[in-house]
Amino acid sequence: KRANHKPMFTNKTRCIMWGLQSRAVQGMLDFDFVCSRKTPSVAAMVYPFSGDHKQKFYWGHKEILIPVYKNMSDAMTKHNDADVLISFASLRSAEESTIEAMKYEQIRTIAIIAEGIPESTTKKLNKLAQEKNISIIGPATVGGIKPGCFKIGNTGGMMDNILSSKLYRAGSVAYVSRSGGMSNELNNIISRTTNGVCEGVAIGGDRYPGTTFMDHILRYQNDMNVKMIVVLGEVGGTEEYDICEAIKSGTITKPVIAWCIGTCATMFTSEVQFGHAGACANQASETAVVKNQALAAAGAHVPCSFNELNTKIREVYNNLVELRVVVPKEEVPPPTVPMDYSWARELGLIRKPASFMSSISDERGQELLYAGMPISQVFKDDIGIGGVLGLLWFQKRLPEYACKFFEHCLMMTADHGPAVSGAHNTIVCARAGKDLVSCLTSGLLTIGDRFGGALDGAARQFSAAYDKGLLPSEFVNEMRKKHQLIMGIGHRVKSLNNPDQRVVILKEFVKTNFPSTPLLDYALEVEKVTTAKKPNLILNVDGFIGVAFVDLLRGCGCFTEEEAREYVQIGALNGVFVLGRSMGFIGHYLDQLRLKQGLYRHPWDDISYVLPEDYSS
Ligand code: Q5B
Repeated sequence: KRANHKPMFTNKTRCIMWGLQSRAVQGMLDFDFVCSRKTPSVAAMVYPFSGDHKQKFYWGHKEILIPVYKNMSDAMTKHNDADVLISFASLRSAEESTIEAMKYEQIRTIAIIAEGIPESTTKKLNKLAQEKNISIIGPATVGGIKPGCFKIGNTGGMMDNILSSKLYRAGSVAYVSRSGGMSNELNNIISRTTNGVCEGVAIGGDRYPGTTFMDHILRYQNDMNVKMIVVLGEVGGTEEYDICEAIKSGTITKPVIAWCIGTCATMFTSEVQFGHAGACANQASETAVVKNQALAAAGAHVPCSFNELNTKIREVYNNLVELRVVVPKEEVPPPTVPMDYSWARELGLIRKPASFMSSISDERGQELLYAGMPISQVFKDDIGIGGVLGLLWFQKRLPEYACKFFEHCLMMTADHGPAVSGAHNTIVCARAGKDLVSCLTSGLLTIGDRFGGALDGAARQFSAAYDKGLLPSEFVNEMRKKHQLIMGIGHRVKSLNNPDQRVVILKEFVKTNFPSTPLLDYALEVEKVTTAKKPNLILNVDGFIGVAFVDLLRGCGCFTEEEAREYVQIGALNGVFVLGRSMGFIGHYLDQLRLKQGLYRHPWDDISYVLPEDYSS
């Protein structure tokens, strides 16, 4: 049988929480710790959408594990000392989970946090709870708190609030309010004007709360540790008249300080609905003004306004101290609860060198930023792929022709048939049954000096020669003497006789749009020298993009000389080929799968087996 004559909460009370509310659990455990509880008040969590597992929390400095169960029955069986259910179920699932919880004899109190539960559902739950002698706190509440013993979920706020309102140890004042937010204000007021809160419950803002003001006031009346009671009512409902009757009949003998908020409602000419579902006066007797008058007439201590509530509470408390009904105790400092790293950081109390630095994008705010530009702006200004590349690679909003140049390069390098090294690798890999990423990377790994990765090399070699003032022929001779190939010169299939149309198109674009092209002009002179030797020693697509890119970096006005040099040095330019050709490699991968091509094996007749001599004889 449920034993509801017991106090609702003690320093041994344990609960089961419905829902994965890690912050609320940690808040409760920190509260437990600062109250010097021996055991964590949260025994377990129930979450039907995950399997059974454990979650890690702090208990002071230590880490502890709190189990999470898929089924409520397992949580109840394994933690039969828990007599409170804190339900963070949504307004849709609160009914089902509350009804299920009520089936377990161990449960004596259920706190329902969800707002917006239909009144018919609440009435049904309240009836069931009454039959089973269960106290429901809520719905639409933050819960309640018993300093030194137990707190429901997020009640009392963060640790600095709990410490400043001395909620880690019991005082002599119990309160009941409707509003969870205002209960925090009461914690604050009571801690400043008296020896502190003994217990406080926010019954919730709905029209039909599970437990009423009177349910809690009667508990407070019977609790010898409670010496005075604070009631914070509000406009709407008639519950405050029950308090009046109880004071008049002598059922309540402890001093009651009461105030109904919402007195300003009478200043409006029409009916006013405040934030809570129940905060609306349907008749004169439900207005805050009339209820305050009735409470005062019944013998409650009613201030002139909410602003005077603290004074009234202090007066009554001081009187109780004078009468020695309350004997204030010496303050014992609570144990220190380590502050959460994130909170301490937010307060600016600590600093830590970051392990990573990043300067290109930021996803933490409301909107994703590319180099400081909100993603909505990226689309609004229609900066295109080239613009995005400018932001993410160079952190600059580059001129339109530069963005268009990038886009042209990406389009030009997107593919050059299945025979080139990278596409070949991708195809072989796809035919071996590998996944997209493996096939793509297999293709990308072939990109280097010989294939597709000569852009930076070309940029470096040509600009060094140009900057040194070498004549094109001197440059070619110097490279030959050093037995070095000129990066960006030469092609396996393209030549003077079979010009590369990609280069032709790019040349036209660059010549039309770039402010000046000194390095490209120089490279074209070099090409004249090399093609005079062999017609395939053309300025190839890598070489063209490499030198044109240098002209862009040096001439667009967005980069310093040092920046222009650094980008070539760190190998940014090859990125254009890598990015562009990724499109083609992915295409080849998809193509092979679409064509249902089986495992590739290279034919023997296409391999020259040139083994060393046979030593077997
Ligand atoms: N010779 C590209 O060679 C290739 C010379 C040279 C001076 C040179 C070669 C090379 C530099 C790297 C480069 C990017 C390997 C190429 C690309 C993307 C692609 C690919 C596609 C796509 C071709 C014959 C004679 C020899 C050599 C001399 C050759 N290159 N001299 N500087 N750069 N270039 N890579 O045809 O006297 O006979 O011994 O490494 O820019 O990858 O489509 O295929 O979009 O996918 O095999 O366009 O040029 O020529 O090595 O037989 O040489 O020319 O010294 O002279 P080849 P080799 P000699 S674009």
